[in-house]
Amino acid sequence: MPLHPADRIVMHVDMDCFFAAVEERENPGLAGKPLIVGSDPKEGHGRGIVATCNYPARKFGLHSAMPISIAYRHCPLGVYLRPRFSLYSRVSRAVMDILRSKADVFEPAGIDEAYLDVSGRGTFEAARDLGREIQTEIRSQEGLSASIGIGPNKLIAKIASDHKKPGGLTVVIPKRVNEFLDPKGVSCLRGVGPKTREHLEAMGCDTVAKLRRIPEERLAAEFGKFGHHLCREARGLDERPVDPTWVAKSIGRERTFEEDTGDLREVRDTLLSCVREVQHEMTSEGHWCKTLTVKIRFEGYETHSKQTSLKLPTGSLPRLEEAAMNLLEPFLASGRRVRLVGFSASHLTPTEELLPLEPSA
Ligand code: TTP
Ligand code: MG
Repeated sequence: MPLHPADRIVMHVDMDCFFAAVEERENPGLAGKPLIVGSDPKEGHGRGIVATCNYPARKFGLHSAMPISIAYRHCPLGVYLRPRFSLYSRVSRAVMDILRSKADVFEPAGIDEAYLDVSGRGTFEAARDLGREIQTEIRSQEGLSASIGIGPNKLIAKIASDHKKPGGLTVVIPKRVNEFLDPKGVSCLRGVGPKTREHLEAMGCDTVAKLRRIPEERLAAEFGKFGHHLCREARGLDERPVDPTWVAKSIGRERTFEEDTGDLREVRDTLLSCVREVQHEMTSEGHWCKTLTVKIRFEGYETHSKQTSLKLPTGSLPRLEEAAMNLLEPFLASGRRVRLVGFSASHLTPTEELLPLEPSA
């Protein structure tokens, strides 16, 4: 098997409009209709956020992280559903089992995406055949559509999986990497969020082709160490291995109240139900956490969060509930009305590595 980084073949698989696709599968009557999955949908009148939506809904300009109220304005005839996280986790596990069985090295990278090192297939043509086989298997076993990118490293594979969605299969061979990247916007690169994108655009670089023409010293002067990273990425270089020890960075839940509330008991109970859902998902995925964060948004959209780190990782519900309440209480002392509360667990570690540390939890 070729092990030199220059010889790698990496595949990235990303499910198409994952939560919405699962909902369509569960209820075939929804097929073809604009479908929006989001917190507190209330037939489009809720105050939540779009988690995802299917492609018919995207035609109306809808996208993840858009407030439901705005989505509803653009697409009043859509079907609005609340997310069912435990269902999506179950489906995700089934898809990951298929993917794991096809890879030399396997790295799940989120609920609906994974990297596969498939260098052992020997050629990009063979990897393309494997990609087709995977798409067919996910379709026949799970009734879902996936997009796949194949390239010489994780960066290119990931950009390639997004190249033709839904149902795409894009192969970028090493000598075509620059040509493939040239027309892409700079935000396809890792670490380029809206601020960096604006900064780069102000320098005249809206595409990767233009970024590649900027000398490395100039990028380093503008962005420090990150400038060197940008310079490498613009050339499609990425040596990160496919890492089988990956675990999710965090698991979180949040809820927006129907109306800003001054009912502290409602705020506490809502936070506790977020804690229960996070604890359930985390432990059923085989993880414990060390860091807990409580987020609160007051009336007027002012948002705060507070974090604590435990001495030892835990999966114990009472311990998580107690820690969450301790983080919440000082916020409530202000007496202000609350718009949203949320809880997240991070620094996740697989429980099998931890059991000897906390046997009674
Ligand atoms: P994505 O893969 O980013 O989105 P997607 O699968 O819905 O659509 P695409 O076809 O473009 O890949 O995220 C996977 C799931 O994660 C998505 O179905 C819902 C959830 N999610 C959120 O809850 N909030 C978010 O802001 C995003 C981006 C995703
Ligand atoms: Mg996806």
